[in-house]
Amino acid sequence: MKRKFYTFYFSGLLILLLGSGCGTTVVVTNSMVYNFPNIEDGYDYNIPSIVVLPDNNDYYWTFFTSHYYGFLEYWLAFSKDKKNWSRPLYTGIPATINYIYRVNIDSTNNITISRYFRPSTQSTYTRATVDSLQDTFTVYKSDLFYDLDADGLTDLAEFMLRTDPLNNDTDGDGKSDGYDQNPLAAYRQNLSIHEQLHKFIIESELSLYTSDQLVIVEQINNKPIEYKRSNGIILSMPPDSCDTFINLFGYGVPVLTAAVTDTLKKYKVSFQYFFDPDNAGGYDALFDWDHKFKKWVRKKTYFQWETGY
Ligand SMILES: [Ca+2]
Ligand SMILES: [Ca+2]
Ligand SMILES: [Ca+2]
Repeated sequence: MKRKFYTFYFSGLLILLLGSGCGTTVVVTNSMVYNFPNIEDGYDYNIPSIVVLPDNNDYYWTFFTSHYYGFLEYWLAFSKDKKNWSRPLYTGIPATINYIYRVNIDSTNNITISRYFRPSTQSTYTRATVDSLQDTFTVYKSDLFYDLDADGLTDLAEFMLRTDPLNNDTDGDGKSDGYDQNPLAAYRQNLSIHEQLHKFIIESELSLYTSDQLVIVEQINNKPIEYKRSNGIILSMPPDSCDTFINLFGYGVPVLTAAVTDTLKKYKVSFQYFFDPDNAGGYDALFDWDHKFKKWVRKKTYFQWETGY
């Protein structure tokens, strides 16, 4: 099935206009988008240094964008020599492709990113705050580093990921929040047959995604499930938390659901992915467990739909 999930390549044309003494003006293009293949590695980051600004302490700061925590947002890194960069620092500041932003490091080393120009047409849904009245975001350098529970996720990141900023292991599975691909779901043994099929469906779908953008999976029976995925974070949330997340942040993070019900002899799956009202889809299908080969087999797909095409 075709997927419209965000995939970015370093091929877009970058336009950079130098501001006159009050910062640098930047057009966010695809070439600024960088996703983090393995954030816990620590050093081996291929940080893009497309937009670099010096501060008053002889450090350089680079600005780029990523979907790694779900929405397209600004991330920063700093360097002494413009070659070796710090680990990526999350700002929580939303960005939109083709918008023009002014970035500025002021004399007190606050970093300000303000929307400078909005194109007349913008077809894609973006994080709700982008479309609010707020045009200017200031992040204090110290905020980029605050990690009260020392779990590898800053407080800014924990706000977005819905993990507990005062608990270094929100789901209690022994993996710190910053090093847990499923920070809201501990491993559970003895999944019910419905949960096993649900997990199989979700993991099959996740394997189709080329992006490592954060994905939300809606729980069945209000119980978290840990999923496997090659890269990117998965948040297991009960349905009401999914709604809360969308109400708070708006559209743009994929939400996957896979409901399982019994039929006479087989199991019926209703799978759905939802990005925004123009980018959603799913299918209903019957599955059966093949006892001989010990795997799920799709017997029939009888309803398939997609919006936005
Ligand atoms: Ca933390
Ligand atoms: Ca935490
Ligand atoms: Ca954990």
